[in-house]
Order: sequence, then C-alpha cells, then structure tokens
Amino acid sequence: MTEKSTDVTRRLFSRRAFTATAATAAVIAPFAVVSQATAEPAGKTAGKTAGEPGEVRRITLYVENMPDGQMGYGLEPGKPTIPGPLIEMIEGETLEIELVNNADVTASLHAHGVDYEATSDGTRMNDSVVEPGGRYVYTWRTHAPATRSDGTIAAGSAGYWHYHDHVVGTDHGTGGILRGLYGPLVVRRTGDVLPDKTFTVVFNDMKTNNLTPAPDFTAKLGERVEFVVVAHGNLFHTFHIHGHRWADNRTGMLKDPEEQSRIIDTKTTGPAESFGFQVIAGERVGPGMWMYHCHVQGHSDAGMAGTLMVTDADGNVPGHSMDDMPEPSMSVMPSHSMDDMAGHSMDGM
Ligand SMILES: [Cu+2]
Repeated sequence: MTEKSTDVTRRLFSRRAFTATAATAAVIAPFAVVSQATAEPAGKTAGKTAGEPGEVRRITLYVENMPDGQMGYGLEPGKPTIPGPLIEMIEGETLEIELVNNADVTASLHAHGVDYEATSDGTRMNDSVVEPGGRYVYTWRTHAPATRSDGTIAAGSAGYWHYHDHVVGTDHGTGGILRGLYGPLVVRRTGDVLPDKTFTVVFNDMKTNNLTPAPDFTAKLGERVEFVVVAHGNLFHTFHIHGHRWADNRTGMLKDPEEQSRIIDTKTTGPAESFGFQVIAGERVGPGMWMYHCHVQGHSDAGMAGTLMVTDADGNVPGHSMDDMPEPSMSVMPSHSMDDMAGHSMDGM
C-alpha cells in the first residue's frame, strides 16, 4: 500500500510538472488551433456522420477471468478488457449479442438505455444469466424519436449508455462490476457527427477503469475526441477535464449558437449514471498534457486522475520528452490487486 501510494504521488507530481511546462510553452508559442483543425482534410473533423441503421446485427461477447481476480468482456476469446469494448448502435437497429461465458462464475449482460424484453435483462430473476461454459443471446433494440398519437414526443434511444454484469457476487452484479464487467454503449442518431476517437472513463469506487492512477489517452491536435463517462460502485464523482468544455446536452455539441444548453467543464455523476460529449482536442489551447480527473478532492488526490495527451502534427507534446510521458492506454489490463479496493472484500464475489 505504501509503495502504491508513493507511486501515485510520484505520477501526480510529475504530471503537475508537465502541466506547468506545457503552460509555459503555450505562452511562448501561440497556436492557431482553429485553423489547424479546419485545415484537416474534409471528413476528418466534419462530414463524417452516423448513417442509416441496419436492421439486425449480431456480435459475440466473451466474459473471461483476468489476473488478480478481475474480469472483463471482450470481442474475442482471450482478449478481455476493462472497460469492455465500445458497442455502438444507430437508432432503429437491433443488436443480438451472444454472450459466451468463459469465466468460472455465472455472469450476465445488462444494458442501460435500449429496448429489450425481460428475457434480455441479464438478471437471475428473468433467467437471463449464463453459467460457466454456457452462451446466451441478448437482444437490444433501439428506436428513433417519434410523435405519439396523442401528439406527445417519444424520445429516441440515442445517448451515451453502458452495459454491465448483473449477477456476479450478488443479484445486482455488485461483484461483477467491482471486478471489471462493464463497458460503454453509444447509440447514435442518423446524422450525428462521428468522433475520431472514443475514450471511456469509468469511475468505479476509488478506481478509474479499475486502475490507479487513471489511464492516459492520446489524441492529435484537432481530432474530434469523444468521452464516455460512467460511474459505478458506491460513490459520486465529478468528472473534469482541463482546457476543454462541452454543452450539457445529448451530444456535448451545440446545434445552434443560440441553443441554451449550459456550457460546462465539470459534471457530477453517480452510480450507473452516464454521459458523453465530444470536444476538438486542443482547440484554442494547443497541444499539451491536459489532465482529467474526478474533482472530489480526496478522490483526485487518491489517484483518480489521468491525462489527455494532445500531440502536435509530429506526434509530440511541446515541452515534453516522449520518454517522460506515461504509456498511453485506451483499453487497459489491470495492474493492481483487488485487495487494494478500499472498503471492499472479495469474499463471496
Ligand atoms: Cu470521485
């Protein structure tokens, strides 16, 4: 524990040093970020949008044990990740997910935000869990917004959602979520602007994507970066990212300059809540080491902090040697024992 705390402190300290240097560099060398972004080839940051929905697609998702008592979902056997793979749908589509349980405990798949029969809800109550060695098909449907016969509006499925286990440890999946069985689900509306990269940040009790410190992400200046933020466990968190802001609406983007959505750079989220947004990496602020973190002070101090590294056209962050930079990670293998999880015992999970 002592060694780990020291490690976290060292990384946070060195990040502070990076940030100070980056700020200095930005003063010395101003960036024309907007023009650089718009200088990207068409289709890089504009014109790339979600198409028309297909009808039914089918994927296979594997549940597997991982080192240190953790578990993950993956699209291929032997390749589980925490968080699980990004699953994207377009409103109107149906997705059949065959869950193959290669783990040693009964597991399941429960989704937020989409339409499903009770038999696809991933609970023991509805007999939709998967024994070790078994497989089961969950069907998720989505729909576009519509006007009901009474004239009211039925919302569409589009949003930043997520999925998770609902049976490992307890009938609420408390052990599965703790061990890493969760992932992002993005339902897009036809015409939505597509990102260049999507990063998922899951605040899971005192870890981020089951890691301490939080993982680091890399993007090039001007890339359209999408964040999906999910909270799990027993705590509330406040996501914050340095140097970037978004609109507090479905996509994070304004459709019209007069739209009244609040522009924010911090958002509080509690267990099983999720939100997402897109930003242009480094827009108006340039390349640099841009910290993101939970803004509950005790949480960030305990390691719920990571970096969005925005690189210049040459792949460098001005003022930083690439040797100094933390290894970027998009999906992560856990590197810490479950014993480290504050306030939780693995007993019975
Ligand atoms: Cu927090």
